[in-house]
Amino acid sequence: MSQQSVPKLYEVYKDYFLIGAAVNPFTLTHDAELIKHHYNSLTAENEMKFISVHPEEDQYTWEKADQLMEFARANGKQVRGHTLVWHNQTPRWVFEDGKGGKADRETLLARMKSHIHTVVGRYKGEIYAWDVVNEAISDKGDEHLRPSLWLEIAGEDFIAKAFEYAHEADPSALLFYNDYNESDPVKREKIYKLVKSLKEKDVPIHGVGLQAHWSNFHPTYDEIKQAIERYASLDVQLHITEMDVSVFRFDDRRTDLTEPTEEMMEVQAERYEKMFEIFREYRSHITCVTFWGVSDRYTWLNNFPVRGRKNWPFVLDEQGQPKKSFWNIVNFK
Ligand code: 9MR
Repeated sequence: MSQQSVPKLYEVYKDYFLIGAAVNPFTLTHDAELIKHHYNSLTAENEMKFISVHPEEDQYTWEKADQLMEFARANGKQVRGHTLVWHNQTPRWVFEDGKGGKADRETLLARMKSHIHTVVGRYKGEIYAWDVVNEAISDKGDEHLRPSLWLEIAGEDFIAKAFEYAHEADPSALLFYNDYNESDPVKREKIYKLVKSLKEKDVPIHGVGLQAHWSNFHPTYDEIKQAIERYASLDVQLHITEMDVSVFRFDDRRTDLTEPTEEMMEVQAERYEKMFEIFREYRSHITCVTFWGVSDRYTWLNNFPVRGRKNWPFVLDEQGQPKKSFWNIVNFK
């Protein structure tokens, strides 16, 4: 099917929410036409993370982040910023004192402030939403915050500080807390509690990002709805920030497939249909739905949880053509 005759996802959804994709230098080069055609909100998959833009204390590396911004400007795409404070992909110097020990709280917060002011400030007015703090909640049932050097050194108000610094740097940007397993009832309540406490302290937080790394098997539609309703009750915007629908169960380690089975594609199409039905139902709360990639040609799931195992988690196939999943989210009227 020629690209031009395929409906544009973002146009189909123009009365509902933005349709986004995570992009990287590879897809910006090889899937540029597909990105332009279907998506109106772009997220850098890795290129705006701490380690990418600020590898050394006195060195910022903007080339790849700027490349994305230029693509977005040239093609009239909005940009979500990802991410400012995370336990992962953050260079060691941030937490060190330069003498073999750990930095103290004041130093760490000063570094955080300077990093956030510089990165958010550089794209001020151009990045409409930032994932300010990413994945700070623990996956362990009886533990609230995830153990990290941010938490250990700065204490739990590192989260509030990050939002305050981001708001200072760009008062017009929407600021999000972003996490995965967001539909799991136990983790959901912890995320709810965190965001509620930030709101009660008048911390400038405007949204919750539901990553939505889902699969053909998980989570249930009820769990998704309950998560959306719970977060929406905090009077914040919701973004689906990193959606993909793996064809495998999380604990399925099979590696024998070179293409997806018909059954996998049928189940996935049904899952996408229902999930987007839910998103449309909650359109007054959900303002953006972003896929964590562009098409099945490239996905981070090709290396997770099994290194080198192909996955097919999106609505466009390896050639960029619509899958059954695509038609199921497009044909809803
Ligand atoms: O997709 C990203 C992958 O290329 C990186 O190797 C990985 C490093 O941890 O991060 C991936 O993106 C993550 C995102 O930034 C935060 N939520 C989970 C995503 C998938 O791991």
